[in-house]
Amino acid sequence: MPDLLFWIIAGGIALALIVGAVIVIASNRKAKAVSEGAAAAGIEPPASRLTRLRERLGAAENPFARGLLALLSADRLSESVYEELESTLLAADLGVEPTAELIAALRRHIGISGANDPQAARAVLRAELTDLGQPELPRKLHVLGDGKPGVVLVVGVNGTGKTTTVGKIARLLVAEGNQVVLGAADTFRAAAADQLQTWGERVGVPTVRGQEGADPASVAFAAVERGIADHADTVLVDTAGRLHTKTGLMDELGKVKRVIEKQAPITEVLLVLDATTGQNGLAQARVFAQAVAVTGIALTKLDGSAKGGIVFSVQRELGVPVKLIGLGEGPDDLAPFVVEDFVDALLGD
Ligand SMILES: Nc1nc2c(ncn2[C@@H]2O[C@H](COP(=O)(O)OP(=O)(O)O)[C@@H](O)[C@H]2O)c(=O)[nH]1
Ligand SMILES: [Mg+2]
Repeated sequence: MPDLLFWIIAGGIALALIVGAVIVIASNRKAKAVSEGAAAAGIEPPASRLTRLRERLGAAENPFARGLLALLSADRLSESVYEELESTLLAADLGVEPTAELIAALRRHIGISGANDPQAARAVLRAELTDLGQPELPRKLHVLGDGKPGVVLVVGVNGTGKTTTVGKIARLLVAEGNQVVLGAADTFRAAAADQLQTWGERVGVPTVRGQEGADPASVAFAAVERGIADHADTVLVDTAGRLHTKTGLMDELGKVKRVIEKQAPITEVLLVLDATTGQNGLAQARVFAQAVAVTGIALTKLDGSAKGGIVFSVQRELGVPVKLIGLGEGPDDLAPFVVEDFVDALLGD
């Protein structure tokens, strides 16, 4: 009898080991397949995107970072250095209140001695900017649905970078092994649908489009219908951003939203905002946020923008997290917004 017990236990352990090994091998294979898929498609992995984020946001290329660096390299933190920093932060559209808070914190921590200790100044800036960035906000982009495709509705003023951002997101999703359908609900100009389709063709995903001047809602409907039929993981719907009148915008986006939701819930409403437009862009964002319930912000053109402070102020203004940042016109110039990485890149270490 003890013999039998021994063999039962030994057999059980062996079976558990085999099952474990199979699971490990299978998951490695999947991870490898996904990363190989991304590599084959020539899509850049997140790690090297981070390196470029540092380059694009660093003082050499970014006026906002240059202003911060000027403070760090001053010999003495005289009144004029504080004043200069204040105007830099205001010009960067950090916002009046956050700027005052940040300057007060610097004075409190390092202002007394007058001598500039760049390490201490950098530490205070890092802590204060990180705090302003609200690192606790949830930033996951909701691209997957429950049993049906996830639907991402992309809205924003014309020229902010909606179509480009949809293309960049499609690349990321395909690289992660997802099946994607694009919906060209910007039917105002045929060129807009062509532009989206080009992005789609490059990563091998279909684009659903309509005639020029067709009802945007009908195209959005058809795109989601196609996504469901294809068992796609995600449908990305690009829209037109004509800011004709507020009621016009509300009617149009409201209709697009209702029509989509007849088939599948919208998992993310992404507002695309151009970082170079500063306060003006912020005013536009407010109008869109009133027209449709925005769940995330993609802030584009942060490369070279002197208005990088808008990352912090837009979240405060709208109460919606920045989820993605655009760092250039290239297909992989899009990064998830991580407050700590962003602040590190600005402060240059
Ligand atoms: N420098 C820079 N240019 C961008 C970025 N995102 C988009 N653009 C450019 O902005 C212009 C308008 O983009 P588009 O996607 O057509 O905007 P849409 O009208 O909102 O769809 C194009 O020339 C894009 O290449 C970015 O992050 N950085
Ligand atoms: Mg467009």
